[in-house]
Amino acid sequence: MPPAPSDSALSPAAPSRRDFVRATAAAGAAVGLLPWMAACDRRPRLNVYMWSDYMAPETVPDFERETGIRVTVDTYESNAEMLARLFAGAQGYDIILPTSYLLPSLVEAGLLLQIPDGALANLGNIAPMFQVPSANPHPDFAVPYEWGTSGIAWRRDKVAIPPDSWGVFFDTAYAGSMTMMDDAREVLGAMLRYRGHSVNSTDPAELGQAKADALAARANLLAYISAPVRGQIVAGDVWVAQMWNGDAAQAAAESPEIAYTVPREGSSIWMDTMAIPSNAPNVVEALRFLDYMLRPEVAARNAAVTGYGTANAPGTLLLSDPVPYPSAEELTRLEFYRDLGEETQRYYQIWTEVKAG
Ligand code: SPD
Repeated sequence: MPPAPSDSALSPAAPSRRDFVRATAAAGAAVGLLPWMAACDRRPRLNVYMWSDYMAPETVPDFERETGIRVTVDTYESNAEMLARLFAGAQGYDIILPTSYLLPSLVEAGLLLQIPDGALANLGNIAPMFQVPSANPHPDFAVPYEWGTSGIAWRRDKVAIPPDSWGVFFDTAYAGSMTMMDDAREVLGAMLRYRGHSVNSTDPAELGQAKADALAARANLLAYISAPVRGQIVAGDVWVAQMWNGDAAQAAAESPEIAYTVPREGSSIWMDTMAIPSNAPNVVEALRFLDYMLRPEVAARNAAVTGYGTANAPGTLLLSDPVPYPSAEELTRLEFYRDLGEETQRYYQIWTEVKAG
């Protein structure tokens, strides 16, 4: 005789624990109790503050499933935005992703936690070339994540001659259809390279010329905008944009008309790192997340989605289409940004004046 159908198959089931929780959450939301309910959620937590579009979509959900740690991700579009929050005393972040040239200032200001020796079992996956001082000046405080270059993305269907110089931003033929990044170091760095100077120049005359050039280019720009320009160049509203290579690769995946180049005058190469703020409330969870991000398969999946190079050596081997490391010739045209200490203020001052017009 077949077994009698169970209650749950035929009749409205008695509410399960999950249904109860859902119903309570819905009721709570209705009466504005969600903040209180979140505070009562005793699951361990992790708060990540990082660049937008900089992880594979599965990275956080997989980590949450595996560890039971609940992750919140806030995003920023520039180092300046992240630093402003950090220096204003932002509380609550467990992981941040500063570009490596900022590490000396952050460490000196006591804003980062030293990573305890032996805390990261997967740290050995970082390729040694990314633990040298130019790429990571503080391996004791930060773990290399992804690296990239800054250059020019353009639309082949709109721009007749492929731009190979920062000088394209002075070309009035494209006025109103070009953007540069919303970033002092990037814009002034590009203008410095245009004149044959270092992206790390602190020479007043060179910076004065960079300011004049940035102002001349400004007249042709639609906006100062960093990664979010991706949608605009894909849509065809922007034809030429100063972009990071990975964001340009993401755009090119959506529209094959988009190409990217490092200008002949040279540009910057940079490394973003993962670090723990010294006031992080969830250090154990942060270390666990860092070690997870250091797994080759996690690093490879992130790099495949972001289009940037990964610092993870075995992770690179898993990629079917790894970002090629710049050739020796290209490296002569690429410079790592350096921390400029007090001189950074001069950049911010010029930048404020350039943006004001
Ligand atoms: N969408 C993520 C972009 C990350 C870029 N970081 C580079 C900073 C170099 N100044």
